[in-house]
Amino acid sequence: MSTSLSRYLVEQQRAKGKIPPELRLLLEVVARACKSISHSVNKGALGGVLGSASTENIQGEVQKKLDIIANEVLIDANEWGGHLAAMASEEMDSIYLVPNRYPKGEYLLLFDPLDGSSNIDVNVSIGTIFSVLKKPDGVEDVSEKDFLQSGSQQVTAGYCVYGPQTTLVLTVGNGVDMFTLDREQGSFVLTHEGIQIPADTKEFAINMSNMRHWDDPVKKYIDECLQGKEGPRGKDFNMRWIASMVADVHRILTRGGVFMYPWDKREPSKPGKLRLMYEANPMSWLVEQAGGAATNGKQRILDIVPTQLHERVSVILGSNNEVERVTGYHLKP
Ligand code: P6P
Repeated sequence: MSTSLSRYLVEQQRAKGKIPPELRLLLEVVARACKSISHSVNKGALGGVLGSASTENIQGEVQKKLDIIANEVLIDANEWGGHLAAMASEEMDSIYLVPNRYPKGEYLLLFDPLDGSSNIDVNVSIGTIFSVLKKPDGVEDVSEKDFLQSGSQQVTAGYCVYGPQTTLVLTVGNGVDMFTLDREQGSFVLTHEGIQIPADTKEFAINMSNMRHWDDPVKKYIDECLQGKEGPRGKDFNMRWIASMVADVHRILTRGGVFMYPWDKREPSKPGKLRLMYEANPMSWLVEQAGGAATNGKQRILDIVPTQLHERVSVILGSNNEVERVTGYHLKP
């Protein structure tokens, strides 16, 4: 008898007490929103959803039509349920307060509604990333500063990858479990429990075109990998770069590897390209819950105390021993 997401959440709530009823509702609603986004993504050209909108987001990136659709689906699905106080999105400059016509709850939901959107028009996997924090005690009117909590404060995090399968991956702090969308039933079914990332790997993920801009520790690590079995690592490496963090992280959760989007000299004032609150934090918690590691080269990503909602961070995550090596090269140049 397969286990649906709904049954899984009830059992987690009953057995492990990690999912209070409001959080269970939140996860059910986010999963339903991801199903709806998956439906739009799968339509592609037939749904008139490809191509760019004529707008830019706070990141200065041209928004794709599906970026905006996915953002609206998540807002519409979550604002009325009474489980949230506010939301924050890569696609919105400031936080979104639950309108006064709806009851407010204890949770703050952050998301990248459609990560990897440069892949939308070329039919390559993309995904939704979400992170949940608790509203600080005693706060009535939530403001942006209430979101500025370190990743270690997350109560649940996950993503939904829209690829050959639509797969929801989540943690509530009891490890990482995966649910595959059964389109005939219209429900997510538990297909992988207790994901564990191998401590070692022969596969790295980085955008090699930026090599000349990297700092020395990253150059050293990648150069050693490229030397293969004749070099100091004594083994050959393979490379993957999907340019969709959700897809690269899903591969790493499934078979190991190391993912790197490090600081580089192109925009030296920025610590990295990826966003801390709704990309790096949820992915780092998932990776750690699966036995891997995640640092910014110098410290554990989940320990970083944010100062801005859309702040960026350098990301090195995946197989424990590889992340440890790269981080070591940063700390002991
Ligand atoms: P580049 C997608 O835009 C994203 O935020 C991540 O999903 C992905 O890992 C990265 O940027 C790709 O960046 O510079 O290789 O296009």
